[in-house]
Amino acid sequence: VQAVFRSNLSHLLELMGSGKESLIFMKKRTKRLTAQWALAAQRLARKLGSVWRDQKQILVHIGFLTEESGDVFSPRVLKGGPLGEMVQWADILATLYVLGHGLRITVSLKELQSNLGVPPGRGNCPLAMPLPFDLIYTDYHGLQQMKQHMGLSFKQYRCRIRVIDTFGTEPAYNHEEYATLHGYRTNWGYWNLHPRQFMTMFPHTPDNSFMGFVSEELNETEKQLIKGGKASNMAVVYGKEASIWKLQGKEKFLGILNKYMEIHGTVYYESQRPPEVPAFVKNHGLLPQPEFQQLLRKAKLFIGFGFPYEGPAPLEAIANGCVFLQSRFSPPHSSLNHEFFRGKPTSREVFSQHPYAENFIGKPHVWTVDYNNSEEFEAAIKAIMRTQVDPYLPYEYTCEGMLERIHAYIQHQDFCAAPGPAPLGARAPPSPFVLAPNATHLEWAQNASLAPGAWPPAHSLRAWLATAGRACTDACLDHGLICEPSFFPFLNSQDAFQKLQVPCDSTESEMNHLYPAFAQPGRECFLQKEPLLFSCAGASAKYHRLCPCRDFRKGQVALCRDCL
Ligand code: U2F
Repeated sequence: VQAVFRSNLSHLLELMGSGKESLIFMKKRTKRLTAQWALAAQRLARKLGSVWRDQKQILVHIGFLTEESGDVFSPRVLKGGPLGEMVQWADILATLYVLGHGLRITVSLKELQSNLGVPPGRGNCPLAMPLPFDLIYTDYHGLQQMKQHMGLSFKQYRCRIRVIDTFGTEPAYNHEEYATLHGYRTNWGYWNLHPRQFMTMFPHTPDNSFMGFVSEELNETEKQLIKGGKASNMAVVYGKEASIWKLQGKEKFLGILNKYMEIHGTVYYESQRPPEVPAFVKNHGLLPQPEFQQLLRKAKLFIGFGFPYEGPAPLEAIANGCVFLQSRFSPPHSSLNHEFFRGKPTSREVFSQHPYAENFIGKPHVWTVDYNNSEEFEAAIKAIMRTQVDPYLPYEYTCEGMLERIHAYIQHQDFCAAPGPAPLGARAPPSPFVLAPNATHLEWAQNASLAPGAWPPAHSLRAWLATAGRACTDACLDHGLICEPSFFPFLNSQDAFQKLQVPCDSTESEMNHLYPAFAQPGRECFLQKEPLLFSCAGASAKYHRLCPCRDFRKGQVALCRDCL
C-alpha cells in the first residue's frame, strides 16, 4: 500500500492516550506544531514528486514512560526535569503519522503485550508468533521488555527494531563478545544489533542513525519582527533545575555578565526562590514551552552553564534569534571522566556543552569560550551585544528536514534482508576504484551498476587513509565529507589497500573496531573480521584507519546527495 501524507493530527492525539504529565506535555507540543507539520508535509510531497512510498505498520513502544521501568520522568515534567526525550518522542510520533504510516503507541507492558499478540502471563512463549508490525520504535528500556516478553519472536524480529538512544551506541560497545573481552561493557550496550538500528538525538557518529527532533520555525515576517524587538541587554540562562546553578566559580562569570546584561532564568521552584539562584537574576519559574519561546524571542543571549548536555533548548534559542554562549570543556568530558556519561556506550569526547551547536552552527550564532578566562568571557559578551544575528534553524531540525530524513530511512534501511557483507575479504570489493590525482583518496567509479540498488548509492564513496590516531568520523570531516559505515565492506580487502598504495608487508584479519587499518611500524595491514564491528568512531595512535567517506546534503548530514 502506498503511504499518503496526513495533515490532520487529531487522530494521532487520540492514539497518544492521556493521564501522564509526560503525555500531556507531548500532546500539547504536537497540537501546537500541527500547522507546521502540515506545511512541511506539503513541501516534501512536492519535492518527492511521484516517488512510491510503502506504507508500513509501525509500533512505537516508549519504554522509559512505562511504570514497569519506573517512569522517573513523568513526575518531573512540571518540576524542571528532562523534557528533551519527550520533545523527541512527540516529534517522532508526528513524523511517522504525517508520513502516512499505520501507527500503534504503547506506554505500558500490558499494552505492549496485547499489541504483540502475547497473552499476558505467557511472557516466555516459546513460539515465534507472526509479528503484525514492519517496524518497532522503542528505547533501551523497551528493548529489555521486548526481550523478556516476546519469546522467540524477539530473535526473529529484532532486525525490525529501532532504538531511540539519545547519546548513541558505538559498535565496540554493541558487540557483546568484543565489548566483554576489551572492556567496552556498559550498562546499556551489548545487544548485537546493527549499529544503525540505534537512533540518536544529534548526529554524533554516523555508525548510528541520526533521528533528531524539530524546533519551531519562523516565517520571514516573524523573523523581521523578532529582530526588531530584541532587547540587546537581555540574557536567559539555560537550565530549569536549581542544581544546574550549583556550578563552582559561577559567581565570577555571572558577575561579569550582570555588569552588561539583565539576567533571566526559568528555574523551577516550589514556594520560594531557589537559594542557588542569585538575587539579581529574574527568575520566571519553569515556563510552559510556548512562553519559554516567547522569552527567547525577546532575549539577545542564551547562556549555558555546562549542563544539561546536548538538549533541544539551544537550537530553539538560536531559531528565535538568540546567540548561544557556552563553555569549552578542557579536558573534554566523556564516559571516562564524567559521572553523567559513565556507563553510556560511547567513547565520544564532548568538548563543550553542545557540540552540535559548536560544530554544525558556530559563529555568529554560537560562541564557545573558556569561562575561567574572565577576559575571554567579557570580550565575548561585549562582541555579542554588538552583533546582529538572524534567527537560524538548520534544515535537519525543521519539520520538513525530519520528515525527509525519516522517509529515507523507512524506505531504504533494511536490516533484515542483508545477510551482511561476507567476512574475511571473501568477497572482493566491486572494482574498479578510481585513484584520485593526489593518490591518497579513492573514488568509486561512476559506474554504479556495480552495486545496483545499494543505499547510499556506492558512487558517493570517497575513501581516505587517515593519519595515525585519527578516527574516521574526524578524518572524513577533515575533507568536508561524512563517514559512511555501510561502505566499509568495499574497503575491507587487500585490493583496496593496494589501490590506495598502502605498502602492506603483511595482511591479517582480526576482530577490531579500528580495522581496516594500517600500522606503520612493521608495515602491517589489518582487515576487519566481524562486520558488526565496522566503526566510524574510534582511534588509536598505532593505526592509520582506512575510512569510507561520502558527501552529504547541505543541512541534512544524514543523507548523501543522491540519497533521496
Ligand atoms: C537534555 O534534556 P533537557 O530536557 O534538560 O533539555 P533542554 O534543552 O533543557 O530542553 C528541553 C525542552 O524544555 C523546554 C524547551 C525544550 O524543548 O522548550 N523548556 C520549557 O518548556 N520550559 C522552560 O522553562 C525551559 C525549557 C536532553 F535533551 C536529554 O536528552 C538529556 O538526557 C538531558 C541531560 O543531559 O539534557
